[in-house]
Amino acid sequence: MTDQRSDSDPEVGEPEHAAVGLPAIYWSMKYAMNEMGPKRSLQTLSKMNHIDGFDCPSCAWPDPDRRKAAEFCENGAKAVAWEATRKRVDAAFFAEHSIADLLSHDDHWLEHQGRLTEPMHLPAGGTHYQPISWDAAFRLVADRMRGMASPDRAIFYTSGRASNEAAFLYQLLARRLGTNNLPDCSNMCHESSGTALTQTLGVGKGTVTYDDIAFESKLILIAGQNPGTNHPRMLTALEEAKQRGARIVAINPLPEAGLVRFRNPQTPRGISGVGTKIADEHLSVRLGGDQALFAGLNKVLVERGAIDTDFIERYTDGIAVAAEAWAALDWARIESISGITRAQIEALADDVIANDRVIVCWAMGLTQHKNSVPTIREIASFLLLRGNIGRPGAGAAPIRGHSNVQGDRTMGIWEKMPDAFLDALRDEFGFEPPREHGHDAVASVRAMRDGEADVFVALGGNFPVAISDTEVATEAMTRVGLTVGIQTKLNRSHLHTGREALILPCLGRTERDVTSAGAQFVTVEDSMSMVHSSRGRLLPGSPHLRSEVQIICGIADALFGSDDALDWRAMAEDYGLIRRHIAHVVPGFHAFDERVLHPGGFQLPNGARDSLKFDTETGKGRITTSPLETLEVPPGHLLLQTLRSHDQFNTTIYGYDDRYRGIKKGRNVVFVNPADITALGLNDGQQVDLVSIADDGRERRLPGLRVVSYSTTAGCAATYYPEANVLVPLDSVAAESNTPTSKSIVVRLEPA
Ligand SMILES: Nc1nc2c(c(=O)[nH]1)N[C@H]1C(S)=C(S)[C@@H](COP(=O)(O)OP(=O)(O)OC[C@H]3O[C@@H](n4cnc5c(=O)[nH]c(N)nc54)[C@H](O)[C@@H]3O)O[C@H]1N2
Ligand SMILES: Nc1nc2c(c(=O)[nH]1)N[C@H]1C(S)=C(S)[C@@H](COP(=O)(O)OP(=O)(O)OC[C@H]3O[C@@H](n4cnc5c(=O)[nH]c(N)nc54)[C@H](O)[C@@H]3O)O[C@H]1N2
Ligand SMILES: [Mo]
Repeated sequence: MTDQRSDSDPEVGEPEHAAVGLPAIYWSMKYAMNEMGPKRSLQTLSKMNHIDGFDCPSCAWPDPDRRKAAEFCENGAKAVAWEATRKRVDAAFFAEHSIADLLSHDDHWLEHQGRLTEPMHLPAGGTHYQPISWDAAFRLVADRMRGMASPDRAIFYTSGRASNEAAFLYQLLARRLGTNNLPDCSNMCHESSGTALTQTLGVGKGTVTYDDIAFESKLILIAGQNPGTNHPRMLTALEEAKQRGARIVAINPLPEAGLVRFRNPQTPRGISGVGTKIADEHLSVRLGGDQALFAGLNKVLVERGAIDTDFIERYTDGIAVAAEAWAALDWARIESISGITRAQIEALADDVIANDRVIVCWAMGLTQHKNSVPTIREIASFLLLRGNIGRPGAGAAPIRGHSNVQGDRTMGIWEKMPDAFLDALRDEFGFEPPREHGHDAVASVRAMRDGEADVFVALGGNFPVAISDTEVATEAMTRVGLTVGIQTKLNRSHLHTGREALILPCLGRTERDVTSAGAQFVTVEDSMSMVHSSRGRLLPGSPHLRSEVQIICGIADALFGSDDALDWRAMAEDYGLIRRHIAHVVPGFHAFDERVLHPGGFQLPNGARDSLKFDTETGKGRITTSPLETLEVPPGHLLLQTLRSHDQFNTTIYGYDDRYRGIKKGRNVVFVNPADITALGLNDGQQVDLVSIADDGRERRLPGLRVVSYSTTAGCAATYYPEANVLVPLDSVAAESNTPTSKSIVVRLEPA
């Protein structure tokens, strides 16, 4: 594996101009064999994403109807190998390593030690985690929660790998206790998409299916997404689209390899030939410039009269006001904010007009800016203007991150679930859920920092590392009484703890889940709103592990007592009972337990997609535009984005290579446009510190990065997440969605 890192001097080569191909098979197998050995590799990879198998724990890309023998990608294989590893972090490991010792290791080392095996307790003032029984652990959590002056002093964080069943019980636990403090990774991820789409289309999810992308679309715009690394199986759908003649336009400050060319390892052409060219066009947009780009596009469409007046008349409102605003827009301003010329935007409009089925796909490149919500509203307007909603091959496609992040939201993991959901919860369970909105991710850090939280529970994830402003966040954790981590692998969240801490290790997706009622399965929802089952086959990583469902029920049982009106103990044994409750509470889940057994599962209803019913304030699709926004970048400064390498899943660092970008054996690099390197008086290969400036006047620094001359939009640099979270001030968030602005940070580069 690529463990040999040499961070002072990562190797920098030429970026690649095609994704996947044979090297991807080589790397999948190498990771699988190293972590799992031959037998487990075959057992797991052959069942991945199969109808009777388990859902890939990596991203939320949907499964095609016609599945191939190997329905997985290199990065899915890494995710599985990482979970099904034979290495173990047991009581002896914790006896050997103190917290201080563990803190001296990096994120890769920590997770690479293996699977957590039994509950561990870090007592107040302790230097080492010590074993604790499950019952004692549950009693401890219950005891600390009962000691709180108010239920709002508890915070329940969720990462997007939790199953629907676990997520539903987790929000039930929080609300039964009396709080809506349910922050989740979505707050840092697609919150801006949910906010903007709910306002404009009346549904906070995408409106397209797998088949729309692969078989029906004529033009696909991919903005702010790097599918070659983060949703590799999407490339198969894009290849399919290309081969039947669809056009693809990439909108991205970087020329990402997966968007240039795809070598499909399942076809002869992909293995020995040149592969398929993916993007016909690449628009090198400025960071945060998509709002101006789409506003410019909308301006052209309206001015040329190239809009669907019948559709607009019947299904939308707002056109008159918006058209006036677009008319008043100044081209010089559009060009300077977007970095795209008027001629390029006019040419893109030609494409849009020539093709009646248009899809816009996007991910973090659009959601993590100050102006993300207005940007995505502008995209909704773009789609509505030409009736590209609710027809085959057209629509909005926010491509989700974690494999069940969308399902967790559907299940009620949200600090501000609507009243209709809370009413249904009340009617099903006979208690009055709290109505006051809870803390989201950023507000949770503030609450902890300000001493307003006694217990922080995490269902998965690595909160203090994933959230912005690392120093503030890690400090905030220490002000909490008890922090509880329900995870599969050791990470930094187990080291930046409250005064007291618990690790409650759980089963992963690949593992068998057998209770007294027999073998259980769980369910998940993908980016296209398909709900399906997932069952693991491997023996659990340790006999002491419990499922997420059982751990949540264990806490609830200890907290509310065995005579609680809610049937926690029964639900812990029979997940069908949980699904029956879900069927009563969550819209679209009638006969859940039966329908989920259909091969491939079922699709949740979506008013905009299915019947052009828009559940918005006015009952119409809302055509809007917002004043163009841009960040002031003082002379001598650059705008910085933080992104993922090819060798990581969020805070999980599998290795130190970023193959497609030509980086090996290190992560301490900053990608800078050659003209900026010259203008700043720097050299390619030089060591610099990145320094961010914030409204609070505090200087934040990420030291010792190698400058890499790279084809990124002028004025826009890039470096890796999560290391760069030290640079993002906690208060720097997207308007309306409160998502940290991880992709627009004003920095200067100081020679180290
Ligand atoms: N292997 C792997 N798979 C993953 C993950 C992982 O870490 N590893 N993470 C999962 C998760 S939780 C998520 S949310 C997704 C993330 O999937 P992505 O959003 O693809 O992930 P990022 O690496 O953040 O890449 C952001 C992309 O947007 C571009 N970009 C940045 N700023 C802008 C902008 O202002 N405008 C435009 N047009 N483009 C911009 C960047 O250059 C980059 O190509 O992937 C999921 N899948
Ligand atoms: N600067 C910057 N910050 C970002 C981003 C960015 O682009 N830039 N992206 C943001 C985004 S999109 C996201 S989604 C967040 C991610 O934030 P999180 O979801 O909090 O982080 P992950 O790294 O995905 O969590 C990894 C941990 O999950 C645990 N885990 C893995 N599988 C399971 C399982 O099956 N069950 C349980 N219970 N635990 C499991 C493992 O212990 C592992 O260490 O980070 C955000 N932060
Ligand atoms: Mo995400």
